[in-house]
Amino acid sequence: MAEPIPVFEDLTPVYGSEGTPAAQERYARIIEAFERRFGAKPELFARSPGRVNLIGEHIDYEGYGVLPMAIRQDTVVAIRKGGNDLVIGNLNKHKYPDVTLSVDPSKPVDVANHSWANYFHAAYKGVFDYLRSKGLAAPQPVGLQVLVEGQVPTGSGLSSSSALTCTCALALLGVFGITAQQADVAEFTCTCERHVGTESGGMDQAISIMGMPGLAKMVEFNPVRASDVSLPEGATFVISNSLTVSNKAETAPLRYNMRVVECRLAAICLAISLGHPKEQAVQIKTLREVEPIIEAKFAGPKGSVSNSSAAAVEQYLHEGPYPQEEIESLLGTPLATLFSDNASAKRVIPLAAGAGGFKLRNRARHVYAEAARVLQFRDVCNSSQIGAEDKLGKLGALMDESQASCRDLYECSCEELDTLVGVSKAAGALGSRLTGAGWGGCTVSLVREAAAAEFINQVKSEYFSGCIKDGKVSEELLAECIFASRPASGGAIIKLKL
Ligand code: ADP
Ligand code: NG1
Ligand code: MG
Repeated sequence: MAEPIPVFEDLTPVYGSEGTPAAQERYARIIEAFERRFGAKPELFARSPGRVNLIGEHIDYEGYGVLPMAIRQDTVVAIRKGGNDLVIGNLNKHKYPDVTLSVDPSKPVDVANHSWANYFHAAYKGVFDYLRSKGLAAPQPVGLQVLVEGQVPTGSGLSSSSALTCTCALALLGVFGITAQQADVAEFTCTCERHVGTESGGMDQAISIMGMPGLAKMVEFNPVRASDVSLPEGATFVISNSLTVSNKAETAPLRYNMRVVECRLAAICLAISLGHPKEQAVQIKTLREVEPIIEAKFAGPKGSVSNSSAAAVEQYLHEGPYPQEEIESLLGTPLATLFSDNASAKRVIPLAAGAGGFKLRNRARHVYAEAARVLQFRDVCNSSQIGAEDKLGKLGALMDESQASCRDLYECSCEELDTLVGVSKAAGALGSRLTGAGWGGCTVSLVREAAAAEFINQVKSEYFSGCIKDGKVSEELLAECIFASRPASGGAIIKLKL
């Protein structure tokens, strides 16, 4: 069902009556800083939250559904028309200094020089591209004054980048007076975040825009849509920050984008090995697109897609890395030609040699199995047949399997995440796994509600006391490193009467 971006005139619909007093103080601080910086009050605000992904890692860009929920921590943008340029400031101006950009939306985002304001720039271009794609009139570019304040921990797998991209897009829609549907905004913010340099799959933007209080969401793609998933009773999801920062845009060529490329190559090689014509196979973008080809060859009972896929991967993709030359001879096409329309993917090619080649088999094994786990997780959550206790056991086991697969097959965990997962399991988590892209950032653990306080204390003493000693975090900031999280609401435009 089409849902427009909500526009609110006060903070309660977003933050609830409990959270509103603190939100009022926060917005008052933003207004004051805005006036100090730009000499006038903002015209309006936008906000969009971070997210925690409960299961379904690194499969959104392969076309498969994922299961995240929006979190309470969000990013707020205050905006007004004024001046001749786009001036973007941040309340945390020491870390994120002011940036001035041209109002010309055709100017490219400077990917080579990563700046925090690239996310605003990406959103700005995204709004104009979206209007053009819909055949809608674009606004006359005018100077804008923008101030950002974010509470989503950055580089932690809770998607501060998409919270920032989405809230900037909403603020721009608001200030230009454009009404838009949630699904359209989820779609174009995914595309536009790619201007920053990661080959983003769409999960983060979709849940940041479509999140709902009290509900996790099954997010599916092409076209993007979100359906409700009820969370199990008697348990809670605890987020813990490994305190190893993982900045995706800066590390994209060797990590995130490398995986996107490996999956595409796995899909094409698999299709060719299954007898699909080469000239058609090189058009394939995702492992999901190979499913019908697998099904045609491995016709099994309906619903056994993941088994057939696993069998096909086992049979047709070999263990160990594929050198570039091996793939090129299989495809009959140079990789530079295959990725000629995608600069981010092209940058990955020379780096693969340093990593010994492309690991097609393990990446594909992860993707197909993880996609099946998401469906099982959703079905267990929504089942009225499975008892509460049984549900927790099944969900925990799926989360543990996901973590093992991310660690061993997808190689997107890291030592600190593995330690934190181990500590969390020992402290009683029913399941525990990295969340988001990985290589650092946060874990999410399923914990019995009644045991959550004790769980948090134990993880604090087993994991975080060491971090305090190493100077990675202070005692005062510990509460921000480990906390239970409930599903929160998605993005909104906020027009306060000032
Ligand atoms: P994640 O999305 O997991 O937090 P990313 O590496 O994708 O990690 O994005 C983190 C980057 O997003 C930061 O390094 C910064 O450039 C930008 N960012 C996110 N939130 C803010 C904010 N509130 N203010 C400035 N920059 C931000
Ligand atoms: P984070 O950790 O927020 O950068 C990234 C991608 C998602 C998804 C996950 C892995 C972006 C904006 N986000 O999340 O699309 O692929 O990794 O599941 O690129
Ligand atoms: Mg991100």
